[in-house]
Amino acid sequence: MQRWRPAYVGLGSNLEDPERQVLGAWARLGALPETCAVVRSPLYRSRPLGPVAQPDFVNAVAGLLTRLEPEALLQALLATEAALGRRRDGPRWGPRRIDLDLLVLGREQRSAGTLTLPHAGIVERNFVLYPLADIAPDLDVPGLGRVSELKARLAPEGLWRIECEQ
Ligand code: PH2
Ligand code: MG
Ligand code: MG
Repeated sequence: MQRWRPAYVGLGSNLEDPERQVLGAWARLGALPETCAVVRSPLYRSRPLGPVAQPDFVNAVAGLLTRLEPEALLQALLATEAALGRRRDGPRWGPRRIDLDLLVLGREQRSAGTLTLPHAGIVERNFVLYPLADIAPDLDVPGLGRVSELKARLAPEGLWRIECEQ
């Protein structure tokens, strides 16, 4: 039996009540097989990154423990997106009801095939690094470095925490 390993998943939505979509996705992560949803970051509102004019996003990061292999977890995340009504007929980087991105799984490092680990966008996306730093500041992202240090290089431009504000 595969051992339990920590995994981090980025959640994003900018269509059809994004906060509800992200919270609904978080609830479903807790029901994945061989997986335990341990912690969720606060929700953030973020300006859309990318070439397509579209509404602001709600983003968060979830921390899981899983026995799934990376490919199986990826398939489970894609199935969860589909169950939440995600459609894949829009433009690349266009608006979406729910997006679940596998960011990190244990010490896995791979770039072949359909899955790159750690996720290639982590270092340049404040809407990933800020919520990740809320729940795992000391995490050493394989090949990239410590989350708190990666976060310190990125301004929180166009990013607003909408929970746990003080
Ligand atoms: N996801 C994208 C493209 N642009 N912008 C924000 N703010 N948040 C996202 O999650 C996001 C994005 C593609 O997955
Ligand atoms: Mg994404
Ligand atoms: Mg995605």
